[in-house]
Amino acid sequence: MPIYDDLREFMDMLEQKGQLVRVAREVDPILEINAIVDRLARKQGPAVLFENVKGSDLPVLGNLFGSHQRVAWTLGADDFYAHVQQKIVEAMSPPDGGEVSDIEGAVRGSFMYAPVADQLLPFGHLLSTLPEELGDAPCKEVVYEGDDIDINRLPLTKLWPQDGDKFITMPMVITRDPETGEINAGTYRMMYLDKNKTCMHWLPKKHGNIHCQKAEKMGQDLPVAVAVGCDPAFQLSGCYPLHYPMDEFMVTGMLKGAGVKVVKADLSDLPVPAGSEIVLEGIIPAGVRASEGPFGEFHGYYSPPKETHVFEIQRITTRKDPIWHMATTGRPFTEIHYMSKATEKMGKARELMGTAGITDLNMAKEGASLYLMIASIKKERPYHAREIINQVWQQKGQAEFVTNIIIVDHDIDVNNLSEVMWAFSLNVRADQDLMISERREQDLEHPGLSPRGEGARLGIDATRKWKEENYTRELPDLVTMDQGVVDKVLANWENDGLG
Ligand SMILES: Cc1cc2nc3c(=O)[nH]c(=O)nc-3n(C[C@H](O)[C@H](O)[C@H](O)COP(=O)(O)O)c2cc1C
Ligand SMILES: [Mn+2]
Repeated sequence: MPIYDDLREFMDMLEQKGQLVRVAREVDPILEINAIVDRLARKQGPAVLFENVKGSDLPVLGNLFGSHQRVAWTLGADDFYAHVQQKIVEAMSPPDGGEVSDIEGAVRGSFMYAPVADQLLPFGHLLSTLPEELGDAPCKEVVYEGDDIDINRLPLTKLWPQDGDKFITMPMVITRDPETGEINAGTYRMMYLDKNKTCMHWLPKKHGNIHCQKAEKMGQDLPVAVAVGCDPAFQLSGCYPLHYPMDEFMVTGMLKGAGVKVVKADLSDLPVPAGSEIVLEGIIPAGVRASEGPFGEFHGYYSPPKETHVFEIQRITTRKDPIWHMATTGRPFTEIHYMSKATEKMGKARELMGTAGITDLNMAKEGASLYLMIASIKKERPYHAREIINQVWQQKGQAEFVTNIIIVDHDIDVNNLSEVMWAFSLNVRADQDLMISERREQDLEHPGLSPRGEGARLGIDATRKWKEENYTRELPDLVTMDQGVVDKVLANWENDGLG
């Protein structure tokens, strides 16, 4: 499978495969575009390019990541479960049984810093996937400065009726740690405030926000470059749950097997993907705040207004005839959930799989990719599932969002909810197999928890119970066919005309 250096190459491929449709009719970026994209996303329909958008010269691309298949293609893989997840697990595994923390130590900082090359030496295979810096790049073909800066000319979308305003929904927000120099890229929505101002909705623990807090403590403004319409593999990295300060540019290179092509921004030394459609450059001024929201979230409810940092845009550069890229949100499933599915085994989840005896796990899209974990285990001892639930509860980071955990046996496919519900219905005894944690701070964004984001967590042991687990008898045998008979039947299957 090929890999792609920019969005246009990827769109060409999609169009050839019938996975990109064009809409020529004039559509309104206020609600109408999202009404179309939302319907397409819900049936894993094609990506869509709106060629004629009310109030703007730019076409709008939507639903790019709205299927498992297209997410797989961004990383040059064909099969989502077999190849993409495998690729990610392999790329993030240290060679020769080393420690996960070794590779995480290496995959940090920007390629622009000498120390990184030294740290990478034990990981020689990674050197070929470092970002490649170009002298000039297509994303700088057209320049807007001073009074010419007006983001009203860009087709920002208002997705849902109660949203606070129109938003930039698919940005790659690139910043540098003002203390250590490490680079971060994340996708954080940006609400329109003025022709050169937006909110920056990076949640408190997100890496861009960490950079900003450090800059504010130092009394400094934080330089920011925002790329819209990027190399699709790099775009996907905007939602990788990487440990701080792993570098999304480098991880993207590892997964693609080729370095991301970048160019230095004009107003700062931040790298931006060379083929980006649009780059917004500017600063987050220290101490400035604005009210953001409401916004129709990835979990299906509106989030209420809150104070965020403010992005002041000082320069806009674009390709000739740029394309605007938007994301949809709302109740699962939308493209965020397909993107998150690809990366569910990164970060904490991957560690859990190594240490806790978990054989597979599903960060269920039904739980908005965060709130429901279904894990299978090869049960080794009585109450093994309970041990695992306790271990997940003790994890920090991404695992803290998991509100509900279901543990099943290893022969249940965690991604097949019919199988999971069968195990749940047949194996769970409510007086013995449910665990409820202490109340604790969990997730300020979860609409079902207290206003302080506080709640208890549910763990369900849906494994088959052993006699030692306080059951009065062994479970009867599962109903399965004799293997010799199955083999014979299969050998005759086609001849018997059974299909
Ligand atoms: C389309 C889309 C929109 C997102 N919007 C936000 C957002 O507004 N705020 C936020 O904190 N995270 C948002 N995320 C999730 C972050 O991008 C994700 O947690 C990412 O790993 C953050 O990068 P970081 O770990 O380097 O901070 C969004 C993800 C996607 C795919
Ligand atoms: Mn990061």
